[in-house]
Amino acid sequence: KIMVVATGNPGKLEEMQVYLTDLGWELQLKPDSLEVEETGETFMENACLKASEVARATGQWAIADDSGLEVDALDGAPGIFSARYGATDAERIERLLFELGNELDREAQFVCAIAIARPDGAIALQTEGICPGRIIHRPRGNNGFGYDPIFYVPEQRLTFAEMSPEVKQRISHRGQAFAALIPQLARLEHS
Ligand code: ITT
Repeated sequence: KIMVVATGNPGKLEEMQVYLTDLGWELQLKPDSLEVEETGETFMENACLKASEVARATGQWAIADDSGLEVDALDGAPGIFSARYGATDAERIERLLFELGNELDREAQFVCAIAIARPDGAIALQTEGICPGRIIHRPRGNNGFGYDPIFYVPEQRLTFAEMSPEVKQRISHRGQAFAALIPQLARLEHS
């Protein structure tokens, strides 16, 4: 049982591998040359596009994650454009903090859509997870990736980048999406 992980983002890959390792699937990396254009209008559309296209191209089961940060005061931006908001993580963070300025409403949420496609490209499973938090004024912490240093979770009193990987994985948008996915995947395998 082989599943191709349809991501080119090393931070995501590391987290996805943690959730998937105990499932008995042998994970394979998507070839670098295989890049899927994200033309969808929602996280789920893009997750399905990536999973489907990588499954068809490789003839294997494929799993894709499409995710991003929605900031209330920016009408949900950067949203599905989170990866395209700047050239590097540092630039994306700088732009987000600039756009938000001294805005008092700093509420935001991370969203993660996961899709699994069969070898013929048909979507077999889709789940979504959400994690609410707040955008702080200055980056804090060195763990994780992406917008983690400016995403503060009040319940933990920590940013994602200040949490241990285990804590982030338990509460994050990706953690929620995988928590929903794993029993469904087990059921699918037995059907
Ligand atoms: P793939 O499409 O190859 O998987 P990508 O980085 O382009 O990689 P997305 O289009 O889904 O993936 O963009 C997601 C962006 O949202 C990602 O680049 C980060 O900037 C941000 N992001 C998603 N999950 C995150 C997390 O857990 N922590 C911090 N930032 C995250």
